[in-house]
Amino acid sequence: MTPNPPTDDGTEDESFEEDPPSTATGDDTAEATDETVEESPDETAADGGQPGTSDGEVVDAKAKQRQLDEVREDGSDEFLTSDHGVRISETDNSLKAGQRGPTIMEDFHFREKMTQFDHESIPERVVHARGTGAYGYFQPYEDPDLGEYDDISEVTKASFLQDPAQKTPVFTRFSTVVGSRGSADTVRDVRGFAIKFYTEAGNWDLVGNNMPVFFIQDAMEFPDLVHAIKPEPDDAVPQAASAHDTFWDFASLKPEITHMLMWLLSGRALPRAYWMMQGFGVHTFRFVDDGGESVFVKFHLDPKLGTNELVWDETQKIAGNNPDFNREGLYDVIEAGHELEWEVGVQLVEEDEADQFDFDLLDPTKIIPETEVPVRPIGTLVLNETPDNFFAETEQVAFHPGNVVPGIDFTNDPLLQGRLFSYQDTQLNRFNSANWDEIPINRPLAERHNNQRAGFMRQEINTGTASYKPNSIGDDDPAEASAAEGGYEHHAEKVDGRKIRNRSESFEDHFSQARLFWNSMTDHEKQHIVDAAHFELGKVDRMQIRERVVFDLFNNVDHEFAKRVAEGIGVEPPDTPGDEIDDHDREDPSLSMANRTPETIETRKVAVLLDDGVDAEQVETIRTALEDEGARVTIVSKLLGDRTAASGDPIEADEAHATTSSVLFDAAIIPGGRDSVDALSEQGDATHFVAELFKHKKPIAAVGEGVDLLDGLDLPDVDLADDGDGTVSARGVVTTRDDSSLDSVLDAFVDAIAAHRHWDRDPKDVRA
Ligand code: HDD
Repeated sequence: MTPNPPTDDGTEDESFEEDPPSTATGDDTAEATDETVEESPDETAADGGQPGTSDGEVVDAKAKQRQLDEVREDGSDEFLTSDHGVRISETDNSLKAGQRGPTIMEDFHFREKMTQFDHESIPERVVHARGTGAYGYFQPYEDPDLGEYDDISEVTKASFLQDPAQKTPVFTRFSTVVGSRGSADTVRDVRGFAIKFYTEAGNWDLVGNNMPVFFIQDAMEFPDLVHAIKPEPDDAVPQAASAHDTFWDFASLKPEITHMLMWLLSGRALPRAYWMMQGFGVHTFRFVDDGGESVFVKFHLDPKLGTNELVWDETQKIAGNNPDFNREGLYDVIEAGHELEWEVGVQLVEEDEADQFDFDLLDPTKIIPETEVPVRPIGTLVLNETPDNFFAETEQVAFHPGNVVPGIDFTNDPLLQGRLFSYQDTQLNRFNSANWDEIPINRPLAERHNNQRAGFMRQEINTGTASYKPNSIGDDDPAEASAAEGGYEHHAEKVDGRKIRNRSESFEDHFSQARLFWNSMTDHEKQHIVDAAHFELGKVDRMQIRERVVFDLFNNVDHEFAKRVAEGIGVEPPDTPGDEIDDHDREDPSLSMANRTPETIETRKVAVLLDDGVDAEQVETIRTALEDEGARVTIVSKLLGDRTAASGDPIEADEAHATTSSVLFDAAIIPGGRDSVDALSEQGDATHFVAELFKHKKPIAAVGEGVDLLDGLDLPDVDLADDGDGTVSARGVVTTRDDSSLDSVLDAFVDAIAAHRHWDRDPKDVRA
């Protein structure tokens, strides 16, 4: 567990003690609240008509941690005991009848230890099995610009969105979708982005992804999708991959999947880090205000450190070098004190404006282009604490899109409607009990009172005789709450229709937004999609499936795109565009990751390559300059232990080539020092490290004699510095032979790292 995060002024964040935020929801609610006080149960009235937390305190950023502290257990300086509290004298030998005799049944310690072990696994999630999580908080902005609305209370009564002084605790779990619990992190896949908001009005689960659309339009298709994309049922191959016949067979027969395929084939499916990807609620939800009026809303999360991808070859190598790359990265940066931040935004659409779009807001395969409805930032999500125990917290956290609070409601999106059943059902399978909400990580901060009393593993001891309503024995408590008292009332949407099992015509356009996505990509992003399609479809054995994808799907998106894919997979390219093509040239700049790379190198990993004889002063200057910018610096050498600098000082290597690899870094720098550079130039591991960084389009810097190492590699189309001031090649290689230019080289290196990748390196990437 990390300590309280430092605030801007470097002090511990104790704001929850010094300045308890109010739970007021604005002037509008005050009147209603006053009216209801008399009729309200005591504890509700005490909190001004708003629901209260179980410990009677206001919700603040640390409220969930305080609740969890009650169940944290620490065995340091304690005796080993049985589960029932009996101290254990010996735990390595079973109780036997004679030294070489059989084990005796009465050995309760053996039985207990073994039974616990035999039962310590629970079913993995049927999708999103592989994941990792972190704690943090959500805080609303002071004056969000909501366009035509003055205040957030005009669109939603959700209490945790109102008060800019209030921080609502969250637990967020990131995941891949397809792979099993032990699969590699860096596979081509959608990433889950699920957030549990422990609000004072109960838990709200925003169970989203890092892509704003989904594969299918109706939940009824979900089992088929998942069966198709999971390992094939006969041999359970391949693991954590969509590149196989059954997925593409299904896809080729489901045109509605096309938009999602574009995202899946793009760099979005290979995020550099969990904190460098966007999050989306995907569905259109509803905000509901105090008066019961509703607007449609889409939720967005935009990472402060940019939306950045890995390159394909790199992901493959990381999967071998460090299959826990994204999981470990999240822990490492938080433990190093970084606060990971996303801007939370909403797209708002009035109900009577919903028909203005050429797509249906209820169709989860569609975005609302930001060119049509801007994203309005409303607050910030910060992740700043790691869990103590992976199983208790990250594995046992259970999300459910049906967990909503007053002010947030559902729409008739048929995918969302089906999810409302599936998540409760899947938790029953995972936990074998309806009491999964009592597990500490899932328990709300808001008070809970109802007539549920029993079931496997019931934790609460509910007192009283009456566990039914109505009752006279217990004064008919717990009481139902009116809307003014915080009672959840479903939006009174008028529904009138025949029972019918088919799909709305308004869901029929499957290609125009896929084309919008394609049009919005830069050349290198387009090339990424084409290369990904070559790999994915190249792994499909059956030619008719490849052909269907090219002709029935991609040729209806963009003719050139379809031809480029066809060329690489042995399919005869189509002569003419597909019949269903919507030949528009609209673009939405927000879709391209190239527009989402802010100028920061915070959390970036930079290797300093050195050996005996390195210039120690340069190493120190480099380290300080990069760490001041928030980067993480690692000394990499041939072996672990101390190297001896030219000055005679020791420099400790953090990693050796045997323990790390270029693919685990964002950039590298080679400091000067004749002996150091000569030694590195002779080491295959070191030269490979640099060449591979270059291949993966990562920034490289070299100083003084360090430039000789790059010279020897003969990097294509890179102008190395002559003697004199530092120069930056257009390809993200920054060098100087003049030691006195180190500072300007470091400035240029920082810019080159902030640019993330240098896409102009590979001629293939600049192909139109
Ligand atoms: Fe789902 C897990 C996201 C459609 C059924 N889903 C799950 C998780 C995420 C999503 C992030 C992991 C939660 C965690 O970390 O524990 N799912 C989505 C999104 C969808 C979506 C963004 C479309 C917009 N899901 C979807 C449908 C169904 C499901 C249509 C079924 C009808 N999803 C499940 C599930 C899971 C799940 C089987 C597996 C484990 C779990 O729920 O807790 O119920």
